[in-house]
Parts: sequence; C-alpha cells; structure tokens
Amino acid sequence: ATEEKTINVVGMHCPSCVAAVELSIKDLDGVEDAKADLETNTAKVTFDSDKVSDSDLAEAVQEAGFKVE
Ligand code: 9UX
Repeated sequence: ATEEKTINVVGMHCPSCVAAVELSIKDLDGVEDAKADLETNTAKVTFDSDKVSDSDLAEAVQEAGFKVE
C-alpha cells in the first residue's frame, strides 16, 4: 500500500546534501517521491510499503552519506 512517512535525517548542511538524500531515496524501487528539508532535518517519503521497508530507507540515506535517527 502507498504510505507517506517523515524520517529524521542527520547531517544535511546545504542544498546539495538535500538533493543527494532525495536522489538516493528515490533510487529505491517502490519509492514514488522524496522531499528532504534542510530546516527541519527531515525527509518526507511516499512509497509502497509492500516494496520498501524502514531499513531500506535508512540504508539509502546512509549510502548518500547521512544518518537516520
Ligand atoms: Mo553541501 Mo553536504 O557543500 O554533505 S553537499 S554540506
């Protein structure tokens, strides 16, 4: 089912960081959209919960060089 979740992303400091987090999350099969926000240190993700788990999202963020808390 399609789900929307906001995750806390640690370590974003500039718009390039934001773009890197978004691209890495969107690269996952089953993710529809990802919007990261520098002010709130979050990323809002729309995804198919049958295909993508919380740990998949955390891994994608880590691969981009950031951390989920
Ligand atoms: Mo911006 Mo982020 O220069 O790791 S890309 S701080």
